[in-house]
Amino acid sequence: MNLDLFDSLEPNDRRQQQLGQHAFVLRGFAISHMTELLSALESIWQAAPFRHLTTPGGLRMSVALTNCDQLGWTSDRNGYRYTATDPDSGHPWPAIPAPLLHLAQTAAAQAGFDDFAPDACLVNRYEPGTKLSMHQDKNEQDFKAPIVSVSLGIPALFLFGGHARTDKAERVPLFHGDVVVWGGADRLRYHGVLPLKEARHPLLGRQRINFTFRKAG
Ligand code: MD3
Ligand code: FE
Repeated sequence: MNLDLFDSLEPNDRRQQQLGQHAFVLRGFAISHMTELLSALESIWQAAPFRHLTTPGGLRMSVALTNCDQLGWTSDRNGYRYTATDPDSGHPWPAIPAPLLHLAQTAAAQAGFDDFAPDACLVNRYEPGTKLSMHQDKNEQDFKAPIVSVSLGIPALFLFGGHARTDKAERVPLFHGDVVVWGGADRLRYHGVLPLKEARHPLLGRQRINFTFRKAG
């Protein structure tokens, strides 16, 4: 496996990298908001704890997840879908903390997507060894809105594929504070995350947190 790029990039590199026609990595974009982000994260998991869901095929996902905002992504033996309430508690998902919404909107605008109005915020938690298989995000009603993702904690190698599952994927390292925005022609591209390497982050320990903001409804 060639990890040269992964090893040679600095964690808080501030370059803006274009991955596709409408896909951008904003290096370190979330760093200046970190205190608010970490307290938002804590308030979310205290109200709606991380859990490992089962796929429709009966497999336990290695990523643990929770949600905030109006709609939360969930999976069980019956399929993938968005729900207004947490199936574990029966309560609405926690409201989206204002600093999180603000970050998602300013990142989208920076990448050329004005007036982004997300209604769903998925929070994924990875530990060393956790992976996310190649997939498309297509449970949303509206593919015109972009998707914004914020990475915290230990680094990951993100796989950015094409429009067919078998298209060759580019490997993009994502570090603490990086924000990625995908929309337009790149909205339905296959993507995934390679198994995380063993590492420890000073603020988050042995974990990577990814917030994914979407317009789902
Ligand atoms: C690329 N999460 O939860 S960010 C997911 O790091 C998911 O946890 C990843 O993929 C993570 O579904 C990656 C989100 C992402 C979303 C949509 C995309 C990446 C995308 C659409 C096209 C290309
Ligand atoms: Fe995805």
